[in-house]
Amino acid sequence: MHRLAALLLALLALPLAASPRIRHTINEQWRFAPGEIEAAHEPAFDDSSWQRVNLPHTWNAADAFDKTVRYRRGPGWYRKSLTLDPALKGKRLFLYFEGANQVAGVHVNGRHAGQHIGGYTAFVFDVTELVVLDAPNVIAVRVDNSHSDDIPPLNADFTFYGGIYRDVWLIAASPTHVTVTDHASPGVFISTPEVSAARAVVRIRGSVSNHGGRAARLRVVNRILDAAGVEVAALRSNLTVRAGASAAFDQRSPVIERPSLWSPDDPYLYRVRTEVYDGNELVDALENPLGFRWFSVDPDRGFTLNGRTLKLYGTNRHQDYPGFGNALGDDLHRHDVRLVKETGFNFLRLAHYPQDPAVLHEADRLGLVVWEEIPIVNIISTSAAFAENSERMLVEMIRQHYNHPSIVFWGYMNEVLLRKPDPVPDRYYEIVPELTRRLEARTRAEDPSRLTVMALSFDEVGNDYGIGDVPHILGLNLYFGWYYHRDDFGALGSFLDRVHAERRRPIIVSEYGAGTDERVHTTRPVAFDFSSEHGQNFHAASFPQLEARPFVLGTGVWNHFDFGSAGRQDTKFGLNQKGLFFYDRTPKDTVFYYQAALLDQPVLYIAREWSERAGSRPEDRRQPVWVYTNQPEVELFVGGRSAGVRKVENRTARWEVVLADGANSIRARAGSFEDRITIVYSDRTGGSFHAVNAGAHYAHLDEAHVYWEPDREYVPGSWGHVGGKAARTHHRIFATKEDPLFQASREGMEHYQCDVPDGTYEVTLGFAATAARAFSVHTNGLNTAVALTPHTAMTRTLLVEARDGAGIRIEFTGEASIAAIMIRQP
Ligand code: GCB
Ligand code: CA
Repeated sequence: MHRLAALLLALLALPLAASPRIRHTINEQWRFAPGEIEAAHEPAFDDSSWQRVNLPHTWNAADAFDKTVRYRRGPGWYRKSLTLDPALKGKRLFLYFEGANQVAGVHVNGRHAGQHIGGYTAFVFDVTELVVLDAPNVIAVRVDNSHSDDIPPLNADFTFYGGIYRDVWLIAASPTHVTVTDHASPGVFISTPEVSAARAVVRIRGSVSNHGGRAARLRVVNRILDAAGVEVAALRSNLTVRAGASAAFDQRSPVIERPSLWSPDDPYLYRVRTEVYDGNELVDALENPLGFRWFSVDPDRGFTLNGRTLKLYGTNRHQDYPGFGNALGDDLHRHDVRLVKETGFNFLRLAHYPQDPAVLHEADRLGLVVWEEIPIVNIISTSAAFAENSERMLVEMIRQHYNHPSIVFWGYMNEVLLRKPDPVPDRYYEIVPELTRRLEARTRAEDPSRLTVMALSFDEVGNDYGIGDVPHILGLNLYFGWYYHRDDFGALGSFLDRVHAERRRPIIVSEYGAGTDERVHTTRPVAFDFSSEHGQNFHAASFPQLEARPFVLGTGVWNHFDFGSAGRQDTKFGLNQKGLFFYDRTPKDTVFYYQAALLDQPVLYIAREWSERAGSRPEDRRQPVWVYTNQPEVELFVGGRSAGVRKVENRTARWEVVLADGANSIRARAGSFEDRITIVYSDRTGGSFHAVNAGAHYAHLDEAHVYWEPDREYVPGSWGHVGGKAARTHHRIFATKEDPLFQASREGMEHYQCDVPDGTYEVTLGFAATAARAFSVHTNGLNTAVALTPHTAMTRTLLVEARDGAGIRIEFTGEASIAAIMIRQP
């Protein structure tokens, strides 16, 4: 539109009348009690002893991380007293839940308002006939997160936290209003049947419900407003709605010339304001987002947005956070989306379920292309109810989030053949493809404008009973250098080439990632040591292979954030540690590799997860330091002295530097950009303090900042083992937080020798073993018996004397195993 015309229109535009629809949260002052509670839905029930909570809330924020118990899956009750404004008389009243996991039964004043199945989509109940305006109302909600064979997800690598874990709203609308109860959707569905840089046509469908006592002759006006609020088109239709019925409208806009397009680089948003008039009276109004964009996929050339190739580089997100479980406020949701965008990504997969409305709004606003999916993960049930619940969830997801321009892909299955039911039901491998085709057909019928996708794992490709060819796009979850081909990061690219050649389908790498722990460090990283260094190598080796293949239309790191997966046993119990960010949203160093790869602005970042180190031999002072940058070369300074200029390869520059005892200031410089960190090094050479992570090739930094050096063979003048072999488990270790220290042990050694000066020493021995063991340890004449229970940390501190220059000698008899040794002078 012409500038001046736009300005005039803006001046002429009457201020938009306030909507008669009232919408506010009712998150406050709930009471909660766990378990099955008789009569808890009855208004007179006494809940005064229940916990006071605000929503969002889950009852699993703590127990999902408890090593000793299973997190509670079962019922829980919420109650709230709700006093309504008498001015709401004559309005239609609804309770709108953004999500409760996973079955919710809602009661108002003792009467059943409705039940909803499925933990990740919104639901709404009309409670007009159940409430009173002249006295407080009692709302009681029974939520149950028990396993159900009829409800996806049946099994998945994330925690199924129970509770009303998203916002709850009261909606008060006029008797005639845009339909609220169609799958808790906005009741308005916006699409762009024609769209190009030159022109666009908007189609707006929806329905209006009439709860009044007479037929209503209504006018539905949809105003398309640009980002400045200027009206660019208004669509009008007249509608007659019988009393107690709904009627549909379906409008097409005139041509909108040269629409501003939505893209990750420039996420221009229009709004559609829907107004319903009864005569001259505005009876309802609401707004929805609108973005103009078009897209396509090609098996060879990848993804195009608005006519241009756009490789999608991105990540996956789960919805939980330390201390909150899944019960996050909108600000935390938005913060997460911002962290995705700031990493340089343009793509976000909401795995493995529909997420909070705040997430979608933020993705629209910041410009992220979104894949959203329903939680069919790993396995299905063959029951009719399972299929029906799945399909209903799919419809809810699509209708609820239909208007978000960020959404491009709808998914409905993740690695669905990964697990086999036991016993395998009759026709299982026919029923899975049947369900696939049913969900595919429903997705395309609900929303022909988007692309469909599913994710298969490495093992499923080639054994997928054809399901991978059903959606538009084949998603691949790939863990080369982690679960398989552990020493061969390069196998990723050749595998992709093969799948591309064989399947000839558009391919997206929906997952790739490796678990890390900031406490674990090594110069010899290997898969599954959880070292920060292996994680960094994994990404630096994988990403260029994905970049180099134009047929890979997009990529998704697994995961953007470490996330709760109760029962998972890596090095932090209950967490999946494959995030680019730690669970508390501290960035891992790898984030800056991606920033260097993807951002236009200068990035110069010294890797700093490993900024406390120690060594007990002179050669240990030589230490690696590396920098992630998008600058061509970098100079590094250690304690003010140049360590040399390095050319940057694959966004990385590396040095071996010599560290001094104590704080070392490290500075990187590229042109006018600088970064500084401090690495604290404790040189233990010849000293009387030692800490050894026995049986481990990696160092562990514990909570007290003790740096447990990797184990080594004894050489005179130092410490080390004589004989034996390393053993490792990933099982959680009870009675400690320092799992990486106790998961590795040395077994069957003759002894450890530590050459320390004469004197009195405290020797702390740490043990843990996978099976019960009894043995004895002789330390400089002190004999002590050890009896271990499986997977349980035990430490014992001994006071011993070192004499005659013989140091400390720790000898073992029997089925010995040792995980940690600390030697210090008291
Ligand atoms: C996958 C799954 C995801 C898991 C991930 C992992 O393939 O889709 O849910 O969390 O692997 O970390 O094993
Ligand atoms: Ca919310």
